[in-house]
This record gives sequence, C-alpha cells and structure tokens, in this order.
Amino acid sequence: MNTIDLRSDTLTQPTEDMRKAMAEAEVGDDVFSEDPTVNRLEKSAADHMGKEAAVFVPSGTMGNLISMLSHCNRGDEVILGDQSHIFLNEVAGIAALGGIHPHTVLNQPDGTLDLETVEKKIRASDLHYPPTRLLALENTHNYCMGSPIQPEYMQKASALAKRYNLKVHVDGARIFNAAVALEVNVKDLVTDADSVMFCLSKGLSAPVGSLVCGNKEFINKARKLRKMVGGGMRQSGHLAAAGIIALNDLVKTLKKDHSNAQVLAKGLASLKGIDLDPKLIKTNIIFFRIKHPKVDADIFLKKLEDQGIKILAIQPGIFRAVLHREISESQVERVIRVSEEITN
Ligand code: TLP
Repeated sequence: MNTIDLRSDTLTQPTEDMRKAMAEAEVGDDVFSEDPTVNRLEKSAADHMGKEAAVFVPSGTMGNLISMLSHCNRGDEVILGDQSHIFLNEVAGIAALGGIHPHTVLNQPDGTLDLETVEKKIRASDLHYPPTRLLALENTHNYCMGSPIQPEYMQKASALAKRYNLKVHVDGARIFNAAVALEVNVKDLVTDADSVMFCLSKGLSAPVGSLVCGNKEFINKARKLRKMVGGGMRQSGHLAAAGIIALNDLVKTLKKDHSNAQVLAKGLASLKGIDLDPKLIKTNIIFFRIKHPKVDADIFLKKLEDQGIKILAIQPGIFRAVLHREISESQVERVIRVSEEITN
C-alpha cells in the first residue's frame, strides 16, 4: 500500500534533477563567501524578490529569527498575527534569543491583520512602553487556510508601518504559492517590505533551505547573525544547487497542488460530519473539522492511517491536509473515497 502523506509540503523529496545537480555542484567555503553555487542562488533569490541581496539559511525558522534580530534591539516590540507561524511555532526564539516582545493582533480569517487595529497597537512614546520597531506579516498564511494575501493589502500595511517608522518583515515561507494563486509577480507582494524570508523546502521540493532577502546593509547584518546562531555553512552549494532548480523549475508545479487542493476540499466538504468551506481554499492547504455523530476525530485519524493516509491533527478535532508535488489526482480521489467510507 502506497502511503499518501498529506501532513505537510515539507515532505517533498528532491527531484531527480536536484539530486544530479547536488552531486555535481561546484562548491567552496561559503563562510568565506566562496561557494559559487550559493552565490548564484542568493543572487537569483534577490532578483526574484526585487531586493538588493539575499542570504541562504538552513531553515525558515532561522530565516525569520535572523530577520527579526536584524531589525530589532532587545526590548523592542514586533506586531504580528496571533495565528502567525513566528508567534505559534518558532519556539519563542525571538523572545528567548532576541529579547523581542511579541504584540499580537488577531488574524482575520483571510490571514490579514486589521490595519486600524494595528495602528492602535503601535506604541506612543511613553516611559512605560517598549518601542514598536517591526510589523511582521505572513503570506501565504499557513494557519488561515493557506490564504494568499493581495499585493494591495501588503502595500497598505507597509505604508502604515512606514508612517510610524516601523520596518516590515514578510514570512513568505510559501510566497510562491501566493504569487501563483493570485497570478501576480512574486516581487509585487514584497515591494515595500524591508525583508522577506521564503522557503525552498516546502512545495518547491528542495531538501533543505530558505532565503532571506533585503537591502545590502540588512543582509550583511543578517549574515553575521546567521553566523552567531550557528547557520554559517561550508560547502552548502550542494544544497543551493537544489534550490536553484526549485526556483527555476518547481514554481510552475504549484498550480497543480492548488487545483488538487480544490478537488480534495470539495470532496471532503460533501461528506457527513466534515466541516469545511471549500471556497476558503485558495492554495495548497486545507483545514477541516470533524463533527460527526458517530466517528470521533481520533477514530477518523486512525482509520485513515490504517489505509495509508496521513494528515496532521492540529488541535482536537481540527486537521490539516497539505497538497504537494508527490500527491497525484488519483491519490486525492482515494483520500476522498476512504474518508467517505469512514464517515458514512
Ligand atoms: N511550517 C511547517 C510546520 O512548522 C508547521 C509546516 O509543516 O507548515 N513560516 C511558515 C509560514 C511555515 O509554515 C513554516 C514551517 C516556517 C515558517 C518555518 O520553516 P522551517 O520548517 O523551514 O523552519
């Protein structure tokens, strides 16, 4: 029985082209900035995002961390969504390692933050308050149904931040999914952002790696912070080689993941006891709730697993399924069929 693993798009394996490119990569010591393949990847990433420079990091978490450390001093405050990955899932690194105080705003269902609320949260200058230094946005928004956020909103949010002298960081782990879903150039999503982090190791199928992009001064600082947190890698061109292929060849595969997500969402939504609005699904991430009179959430999960289907339990009764390159249309049909058998 073939496993159908929908727990995350991070599970994607490198393609054959990636494996070959990794084996054959021309490499050097990247801590000396002498790895030609890493240098090529960083240049390409900066060009894609319309920024001056980029730095290659092992993970999205490290990319977000060093971006925030670059923008903020200890005791500064960042405004970010209460459902953001940085707030929920990055082990409070910004607080533990950077002394940065998170000030949360409720995420709206589409992943945005209400800008009037953001404006009210920006601290006035007062003896009692930490200085608000940064606004952090997430696009696509993982825990808000993988919502892609429109360039117009990103620009408005950045304009508000600029009015108060705040920097803007975008956690764009899946920003290419947003660009593909919205049919815009990825650059247009980060035009006014000071920094953006994006991942190669999710839907783009590279085995490891993320990039942080911004202006030269910011990237020099981020590079030094990467070294501080132990992310200075050596012949990392072997990894960067896969990243170059991810950027050049894999972005076009995301559209299929989105259409498979639509099929899966519609199929699941039609079943008894599954609470899901397919209209909310715009990219490759589906969240749904089990409210079944007879099948409780644990049983649903276990029965799927018995049939080789894996999804992620996020909270009691709430599940996430993520579509990616290794999930075919016929596998999507199978997931719907098995779910129907379980819930019928
Ligand atoms: N997300 C992972 C898990 O941590 C939940 C996933 O399976 O979705 N920003 C966003 C929006 C992310 O979704 C993730 C990873 C990260 C940052 C961190 O990236 P990594 O895992 O490379 O540190």
